[in-house]
Amino acid sequence: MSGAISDLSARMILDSRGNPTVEVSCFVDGELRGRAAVPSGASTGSHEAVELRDGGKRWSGKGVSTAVSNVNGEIRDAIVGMEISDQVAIDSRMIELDGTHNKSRLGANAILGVSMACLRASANVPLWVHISSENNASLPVPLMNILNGGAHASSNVDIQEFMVVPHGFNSFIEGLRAGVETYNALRELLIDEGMLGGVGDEGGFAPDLPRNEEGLRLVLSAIAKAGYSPGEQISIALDVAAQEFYSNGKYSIDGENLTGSELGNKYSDWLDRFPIVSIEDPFGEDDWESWVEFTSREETRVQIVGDDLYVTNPERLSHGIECAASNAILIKLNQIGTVTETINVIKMAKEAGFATIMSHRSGETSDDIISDFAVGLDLKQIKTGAPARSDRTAKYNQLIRISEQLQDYCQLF
Ligand code: 2PG
Ligand code: MG
Repeated sequence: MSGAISDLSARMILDSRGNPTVEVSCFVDGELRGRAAVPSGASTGSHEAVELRDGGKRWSGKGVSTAVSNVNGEIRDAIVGMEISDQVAIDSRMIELDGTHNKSRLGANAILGVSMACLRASANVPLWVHISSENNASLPVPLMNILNGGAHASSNVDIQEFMVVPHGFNSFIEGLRAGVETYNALRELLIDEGMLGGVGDEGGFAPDLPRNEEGLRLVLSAIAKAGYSPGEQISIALDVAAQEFYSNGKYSIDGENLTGSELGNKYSDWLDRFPIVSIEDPFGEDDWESWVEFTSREETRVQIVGDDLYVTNPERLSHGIECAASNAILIKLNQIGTVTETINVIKMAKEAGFATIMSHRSGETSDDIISDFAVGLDLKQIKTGAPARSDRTAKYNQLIRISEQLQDYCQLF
């Protein structure tokens, strides 16, 4: 639709960890047309756009009153009156106004809130239809995080995410059902083994384990217990988030201090023995050498995903493409901070033949915009946590709604 932005307003709301975050409303010709809430990471890459936090004692330092004021003041003044259908102009205006390379003046949380609210306000058809104009649309295969560790849990497990990937199904809903049944089977297994504790930030179980490999064994057993064929119907994906246990050139995992090559050999051994189809952040965010070595050896048998490595940033991605550091990228809107820049990075990755995965953050809200992005921009994969807790199921539920209008479930792996 077209029309002039007549007002913008931001407020603080709470995310799934109980931390403040920014929600923005966008008004067109006097009517509320779009609202969006910004997510927040825990294992953030150091090259991400900057999330503005107030610091101090209030809200344990995590207040967003400056970011909210930036929307209600400077950004509002610059954006009101602009044409709502020109997303590129809106995003460029904010980037220019901010004036830094990482959105640290106005805050990526302020800018992204406006960018997403404007996108919603500009759509007079379902959002996935609106953004799919030049793309095929398809329902993504979910990477469902059923066992949480690393920075998302208080357990002793180093690997951040053990995910199940229900790829051997003909429809999204059948894939989702298989993932849910595997999640339930894992709960039963953990009860049987006396290991069921709480859940982590993304709704997956979070037991202490003697070694990281035990997570692979448990997830594999859960797939079989749920009655599915591992590797054929459901496979495993990992987000190692290796930056979290990397220091002084060594990776500290399972009580050992490994070089990048030694860690790569451990993954190769796992690939020989487990049906793993995807490994995210196997190495640290600036350890390009280990990425390149591992990718050149294993790219034909596993998807290797850069998250902290690329932070949805075109310069970092272009370096990764040049040196063949991986064959896939994780896409997070708040790592780069605007809708337009996110769409450009997705295009760039696809042109290079990289697989693309739309992703949530560990701190989420009920906002489900990433589901529409995954479908409308045809990313083919989505990572949005366990099939539990409303902050995660909001995204799966939006995909269920979309699946009533679109049947095309991606066939991958
Ligand atoms: C990740 C994400 C989401 P966080 O590392 O991929 O799962 O975690 O939002 O904490 O960076
Ligand atoms: Mg990650």
